[in-house]
Amino acid sequence: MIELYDHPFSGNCCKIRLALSHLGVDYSRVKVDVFGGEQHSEGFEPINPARKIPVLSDDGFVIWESNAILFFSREEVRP
Ligand SMILES: N[C@@H](CCC(=O)N[C@@H](CS)C(=O)NCC(=O)O)C(=O)O
Repeated sequence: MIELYDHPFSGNCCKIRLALSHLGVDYSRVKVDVFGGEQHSEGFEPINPARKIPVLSDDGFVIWESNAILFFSREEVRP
């Protein structure tokens, strides 16, 4: 199961959604209230210690930094 931690107004998240859609990858979105500071909560720290979105979780494998996520999402790289 693939989850994208994102926010609708984030350009870095938008590019991940565009890529996943282009690649036909099934995923669900987890909205992080960045305007309310949810990325600084204790619950978010283990997801991304850098406290930023986007973050992609693929069956427990967690990756952040939008360009790294784009690289990981390519068909030839994904397990
Ligand atoms: N270099 C990072 C930048 C990530 C980034 O700045 N994300 C913003 C949303 S677009 C964020 O999480 N901002 C919340 C904060 O900085 O507290 C990437 O490309 O993923």
